[in-house]
Parts: sequence; C-alpha cells; structure tokens
Amino acid sequence: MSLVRLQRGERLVLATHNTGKLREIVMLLAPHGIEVVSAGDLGLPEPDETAPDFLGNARIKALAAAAAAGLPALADDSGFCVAALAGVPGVHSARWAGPAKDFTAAMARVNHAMGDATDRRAWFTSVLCLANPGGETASFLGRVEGHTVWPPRGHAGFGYDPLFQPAGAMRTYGEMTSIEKTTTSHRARAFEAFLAAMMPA
Ligand code: ITT
Repeated sequence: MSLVRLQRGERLVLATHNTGKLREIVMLLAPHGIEVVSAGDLGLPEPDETAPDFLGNARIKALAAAAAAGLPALADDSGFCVAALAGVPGVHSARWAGPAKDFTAAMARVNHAMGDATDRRAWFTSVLCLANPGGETASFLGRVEGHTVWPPRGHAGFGYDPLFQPAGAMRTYGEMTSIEKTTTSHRARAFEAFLAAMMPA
C-alpha cells in the first residue's frame, strides 16, 4: 500500500488511548467515509513515548499500531506549551498529570510554575502521523496560539482545555461546544493538512 492516498472505505486504526482525542478524530474523519477502529478496540498496547519531540512520538505510536494491526494507523502526539516556561510542559503534558491523569492538578502545576510572569502566551501543538504496516509514514503539524487563564474556565473537552483561550476567542477550549473546539483546534489544523495530502478531492 502506498501512503500517497487514503481511499474512501479503507479501514484505519486510530492509535490513541486518549478518549478525548479519539472523540475529536472520529468527528473530523466522519465526513470522509473512512472506517475507523481504535487501538483500544483492538487491545493494542501503548508504546513507550521515548522521543524528545511530538513528531518522534507520533511516529512511534503510528508505526507500532500499524505493525500490530496490519492496517494503516493514525496517531496524534500533542501538548500544551507555555511561553514563560520555555514551551513546557510540551511533550511532557500527559506526564504532568501523573499516573492518575489528574488534569486539575496539572493545570494548577502549570499556573504555579508560571508564578506572576506577565507573559501569559501559550499554544497547543498537534502532530498527526499516518503510518502503513510497511513502515512508511507521513506527518502533519497543527498549532493554535493563545494564552492561559486562571482560574480554569469550562468543563468541556479534556486535558488542559479549561486553561487555554485561543487568540481572538472570548472563551476557553473548555467553554466551547465540542464541534467548535474540534473544528478549530490545533488538531483540526493538522487534520486539514493531513486531508489535503492524503485524501485530495
Ligand atoms: P495517546 O498517546 O494514547 O494518544 P496521551 O494522552 O498520552 O494519549 P499524548 O502523549 O499526546 O497523549 O499527550 C498529550 C497530552 O496533552 C494529553 O494527555 C492532554 O492532556 C494534552 N492535550 C493534547 N491535546 C489536547 C487538547 O486538544 N485539549 C486539551 N489537552 C490536550
């Protein structure tokens, strides 16, 4: 199989164990006639994310799922980056929530680390990687700039959503409807690039 195109009707593994991401990627793929199956449905293990950057970790996850399932696989590696913290937590965003995946605590940790810094700029990054079982990959980057708010606002979404207000928006990701966040987010931007390259009209 070549990665040049992803055909309508093809089966695709979504190589994520994060239910928030899974929901968003399923919504983004829905109009495109791709049959999706999740890594969780297939009982695929979570590979160790040992790369120092989003691109490397997205490739690790996509390649592992494609090899294990014998199907093309799409992975997302993403994170929340704070200017005053030189881009941290970044690739360590999930780890900042600890084994209990406590994002209330992770958001408090970010706010504490920022202290009284006047620079409140932050951004979300997503790298989507499509891999085939033969080991070919193609990766796509999306980024949305904005700033942190404190206290966190809203209960929608997942992860750091209540802490982040995109530039030009009046609401945080946590206050947006799922359609609004999903179609404008960093992940949506990466997905646009993915669609243009992998499923050109
Ligand atoms: P998978 O590796 O199984 O996909 P994960 O949660 O471990 O799941 P990452 O390694 O990419 O995923 O970690 C990214 C973390 O960054 C994720 O756990 C969220 O806390 C955060 N994050 C990424 N995208 C986000 C978004 O759209 N909204 C809020 N937080 C997000």
